[in-house]
Amino acid sequence: MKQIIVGNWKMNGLTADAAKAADDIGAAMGQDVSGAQVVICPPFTQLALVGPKLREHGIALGAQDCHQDPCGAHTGDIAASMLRDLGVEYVILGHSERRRDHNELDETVREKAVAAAAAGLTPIVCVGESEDQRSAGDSQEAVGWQIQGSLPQGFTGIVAYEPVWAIGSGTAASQQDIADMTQFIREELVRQFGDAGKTIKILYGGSVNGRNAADILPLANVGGALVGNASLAAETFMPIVRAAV
Ligand code: G2H
Repeated sequence: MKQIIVGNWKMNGLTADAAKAADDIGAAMGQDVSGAQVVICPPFTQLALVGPKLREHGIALGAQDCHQDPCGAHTGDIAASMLRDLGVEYVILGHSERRRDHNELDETVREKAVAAAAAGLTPIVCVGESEDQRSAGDSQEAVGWQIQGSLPQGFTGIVAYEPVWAIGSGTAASQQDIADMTQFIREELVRQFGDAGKTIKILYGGSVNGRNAADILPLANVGGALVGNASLAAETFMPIVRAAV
C-alpha cells in the first residue's frame, strides 16, 4: 500500500502564495514519487483555488477541520458535506493546535470523525502526548486514552501520531521513540478494532523534513507523514515525498 504524505498548511497562505505553492508542488510530481499518495490541506479559504491545481497532478485535497453536525446554527464553522462539495477527500481532526486553541475534547473529535466519514471524507485523527506527559513518563497512557476517546466504533480512517513537543520545534522524535509509539498505537488499534486495526494507517507528524524523512518513513508501523512547515514550498516538501517507500 502506498504511503500517504499529507501537507498541513495550517493558517498560512494568501491567494498568491497558495497558488504558487500548489503550482510548484504539482509541477514537481513525476515518476519518482509513485510510492506516495500526496494530500495537501490548505486553509479553508484556499480549498477552491488549489483543489483543481492539485488534482491535475494526482494530488488529493484535504481540509484541517470540520464541524460534527451536518448543518445548522454554528456561525463560522464548516460542515463535512461542504468540504466534500468542494472535492475534499481527507480531513485532519483533533490536531493538538485545535485541541489547544478551541478546547477540542476527545469526544468532539470522535463526533467529527463520524460526521466526516458520513460525508465521504477520510478522517486523519491526531493523537500525541504533551511535553509534561512525556516528562512524567505517561506518553503511552496519554496516547492510549486519546485513541480510545477520539476514534469512533468502526473507524476506518487514518491515525496521525504527533508528539506535541516535536511539533514546529525543528526536531522530530527519535527513530526509536517513533518506532515504540507507533507499535503501541498498532496494538491499541488491534485491541479496539480487532483485525481491522491491523490495516489502519499510522502517520508520524512533528518536524518532518527532507533530512529525517528517510529515517522515519521505513519504520514498520509508519504509513506516511503529516508535514507542517516543510509542506509550504515544493523545495522543502518534495524531498519528503520522494523519501516515501
Ligand atoms: C505537526 C506538523 C504538521 P510541523 O503539527 O501537522 O507540523 O511539521 O511544522 O511540526
